Amino acid sequence: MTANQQQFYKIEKNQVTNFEAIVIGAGFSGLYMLNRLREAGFSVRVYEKGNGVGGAWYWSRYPGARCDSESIYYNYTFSEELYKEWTWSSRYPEQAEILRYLNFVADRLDLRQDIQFNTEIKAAHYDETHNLWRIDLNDGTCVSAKYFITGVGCLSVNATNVPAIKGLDRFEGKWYHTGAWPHEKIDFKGKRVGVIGTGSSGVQAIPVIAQKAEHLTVFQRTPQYTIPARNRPLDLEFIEKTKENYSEIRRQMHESFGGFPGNRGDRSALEEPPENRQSVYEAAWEAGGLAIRSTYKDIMTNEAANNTVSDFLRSKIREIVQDPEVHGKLMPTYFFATKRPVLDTNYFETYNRKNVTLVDLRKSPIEEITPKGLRTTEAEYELDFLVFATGYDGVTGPLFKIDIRGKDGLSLKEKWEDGALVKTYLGLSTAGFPNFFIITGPESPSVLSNVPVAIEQHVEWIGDCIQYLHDHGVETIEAKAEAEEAWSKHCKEVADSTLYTKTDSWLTGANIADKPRGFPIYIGGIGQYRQIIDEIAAKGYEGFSLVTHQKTKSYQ
Ligand code: NA7
Repeated sequence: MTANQQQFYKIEKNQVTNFEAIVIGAGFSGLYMLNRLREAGFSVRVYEKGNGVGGAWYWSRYPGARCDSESIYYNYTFSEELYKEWTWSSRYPEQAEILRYLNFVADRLDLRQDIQFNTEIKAAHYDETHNLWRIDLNDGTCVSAKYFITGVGCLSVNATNVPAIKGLDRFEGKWYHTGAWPHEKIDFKGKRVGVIGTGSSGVQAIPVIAQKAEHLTVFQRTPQYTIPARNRPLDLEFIEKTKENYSEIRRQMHESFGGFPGNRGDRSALEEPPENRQSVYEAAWEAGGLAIRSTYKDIMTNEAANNTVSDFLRSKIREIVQDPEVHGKLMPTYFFATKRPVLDTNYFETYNRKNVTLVDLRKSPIEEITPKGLRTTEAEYELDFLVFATGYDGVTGPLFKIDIRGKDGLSLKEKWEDGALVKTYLGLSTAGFPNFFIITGPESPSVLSNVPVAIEQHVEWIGDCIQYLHDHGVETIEAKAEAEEAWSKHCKEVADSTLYTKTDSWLTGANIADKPRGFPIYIGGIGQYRQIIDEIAAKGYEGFSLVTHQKTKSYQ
């Protein structure tokens, strides 16, 4: 089936309402989870809000949208055949190519027959009497499953952050959010465009929009470090070599710290003579990409070490941006890479264009959106289009959009927000929610690693776990409260030993008003994490309660 046909495709098995597993989302997570469980013989249904596969890559179609993991590592590695059949065109894949890749996977593995598109899961409640999850869909249907698995990702179209700025409803121009971009082409030619936000999305979109727009005004709250992506077409020889080395590349990705081959440097930035360090940073800058973050072992843990690279990156901004007043406004002050690091193509160069204005919102905050544009405390800017590159309510946001309730009607949102923040066991499950699994959940490596690797780890672990439960006649698996307490404490200790928690970011929840602060990511490294979760499985799922002879009434 082709991507075009898929929109006319309708699941025919509508009469089936009870499955062994229900999965939310047909992105990287949901597609692999479906394949894994189906191959093992379980009945699975995936529900997907969009009209096609792709998850975040289905929705984030903004100009310049591109992945900041290198393409050859931004794919599934579970199947050698699949890996070798697909060929990426450039070093960093653009959104449309990733979407094509995921459509290729869905076709190749014949996944669509078990995915119901254009369908949202509104609520998922655990029914203790019958030991199943009752799931309400947006069309009013109720379905059920023994296992409920979320593949909603950490950044979702359901949890975009559109700041509550007074007057948006009166704006006479058009406005868009980068994470929920329209499918039709937006023509910026001859338009006065405003972009709010300079995270990954803003940094990618700004240079592209600037080339088209009559005038672009960038509204910046926090100046950003960004590294040149130095994107380029991949040559055939390189691709062939990569495919030949499939097994070794896969091994390295899965055993590494960040999900890419290669680990962090083993020397301290502070022990290096300054001229050597400068050469190392220059070489990393010239090579482009995120490798600069890993040049020394202490960049993410030691303030003085981080300052060496932060100073280097600030000097690059001064070199590139000609107007001293503008480069002054662009100077970041936080510890490099403690916000999710960003790659760019001509981002700082864009501020040398005559049709681009930079507004520093720290000096002149936004007062309101007016019918004609946007007013800060200093001026009003007339706009035809306003782009919100303002990010997401990340990590927990996508989960909280669904009314998920475990035992005794306990809501996930209440448990994690009104209690003492997020608590999970291994980022995969949470006490009080039996037979519930979260792919790339809070307190797992997720967004601070190469995400497809994090997803593969979880899908494989969950798939093996469900097989084990089936083989051993286990009715329910549930994280023990004390195991979850210990895991959350461990995650916090690891995070507190780094600089990440010293910076406000969407990782800490600081971008969303009234969101409790925390740091719900495990940053001990993806290889280390895999060892931990595999050992726990090998010990018969230590830290979980497994109930084998529960008296469950069968569900009719
Ligand atoms: P990000 O990284 O959360 O960036 C959002 C940007 O929007 C960031 O510069 C924010 O400034 C800014 N922002 C957010 N709210 C406001 C308001 N109210 N006023 C002004 N500016 C605001 O989201 P992205 O979509 O760029 O990237 C998300 C992830 O996608 C990224 O980390 C990668 O994993 C891929 P702030 O820094 O909060 O001051």
